[in-house]
Amino acid sequence: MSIEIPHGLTDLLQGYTVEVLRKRPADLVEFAIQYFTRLKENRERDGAGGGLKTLTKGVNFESESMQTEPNGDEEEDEDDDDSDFEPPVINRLGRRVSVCAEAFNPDDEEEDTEPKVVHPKTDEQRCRLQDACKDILLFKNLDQEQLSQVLDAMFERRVKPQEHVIDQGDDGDNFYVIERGLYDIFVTRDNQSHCVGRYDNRGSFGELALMYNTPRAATIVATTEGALWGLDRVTFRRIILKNNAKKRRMYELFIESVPILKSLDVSERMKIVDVIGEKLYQDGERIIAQGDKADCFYIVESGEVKIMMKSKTKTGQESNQEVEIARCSRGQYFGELALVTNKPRAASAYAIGDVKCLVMDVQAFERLLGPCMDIMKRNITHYEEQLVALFGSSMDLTDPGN
Ligand code: 1OR
Ligand code: 1OR
Repeated sequence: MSIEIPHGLTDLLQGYTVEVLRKRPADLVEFAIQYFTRLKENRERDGAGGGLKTLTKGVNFESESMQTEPNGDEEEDEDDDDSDFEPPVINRLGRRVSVCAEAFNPDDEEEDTEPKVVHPKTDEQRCRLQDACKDILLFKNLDQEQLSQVLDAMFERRVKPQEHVIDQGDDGDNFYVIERGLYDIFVTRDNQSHCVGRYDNRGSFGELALMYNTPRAATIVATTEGALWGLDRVTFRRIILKNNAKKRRMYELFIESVPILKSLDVSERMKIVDVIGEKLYQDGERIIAQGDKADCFYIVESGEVKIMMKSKTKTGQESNQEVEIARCSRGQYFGELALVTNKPRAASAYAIGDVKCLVMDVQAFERLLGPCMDIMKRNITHYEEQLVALFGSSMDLTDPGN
């Protein structure tokens, strides 16, 4: 297989490398963000024809396998050229990954004049689609107009058992929302394929390659018959990336202040912002129900959340009486325990007053919060101590065998 090196890539990386060797920064990623931001600013100051634009001219990452293709107008292509350029780094798996900086120009609020992708749907299809999309975190911050453009552009795809929906290493064509079916997630490392998780009749996948212009990071295989809704790459980038730029501005300061995320660097925190969704709850609303299967992690953005646990009788039976065991306020997290232990929710969570939470799905939790795991696990051992103090016995919070 011959690999074509995009024009300008060598010069661009050489420039960065020379600066690193000259300045010897402590944090290479942080320095890269500053370096490329400066480069982009210089380019903008010097007019769109110069600098980075010239260096990356001619790069076209749009997949040829797209199903519906309204031709992007010049403006859209320019956005893409900017955002398409990312310094590749090698991760643990020895593969190209994005550093973070999605240089989509957030201030570019120009009217879109290009044709929109529309896949006509029956009322019945539209109902199923709306139902499948109602909990999709990436869609949570979209306004009405953006959401309806996304729904218009989505198309139905039926899959059979053992069908590969996505293959690791491929270019990204579509983002997928699950209507139904089970899908295994495989990651190949050192030539060995590992099943690292599963989607069970809900959720979405395939956003990473589209967001960061990276090869597909995992293989997704249907293990049952399934139904998916696809969203083409062009529409995804036009709407979701624009919205992500807005999200980064909105949550940057708050995310910086969240204690559990302190061990992450800026680019890692921004990747969290890219995949989180904001959910609102009214006073008294149940956010988590004890005993439920878990697939999300929560950070309180505003308001207070009450954690309640069903107490146990002397004979060890669960009573219906709930006892308040903790409260979480702005910047604190909850819902990690079931994800870490792979067990049902250990307690319920209720909104006190109006509550806003930032929510992350379990796959993003596992992918992005590895560096915070030690602290979370340490805190979980504190739960166990509290549990013994409160109820006189441990409820085996962490033993997955129970
Ligand atoms: P994509 O466009 O790269 C594969 O195509 C998709 O699999 C990816 O977007 C995610 O939506 C989804 N690491 C990377 N991608 C994952 C992972 C994952 N899980 C689901 N996807 N990890 C597993 C976390 C449970 C980390 C493995 C080291
Ligand atoms: P989860 O996924 O099990 C309920 O869903 C969440 O409540 C749980 O994750 C924790 O994030 C949160 N024991 C168990 N869960 C707790 C506790 C807790 N506090 C908060 N949660 N204890 C309180 C310790 C101050 C010990 C029980 C008395």
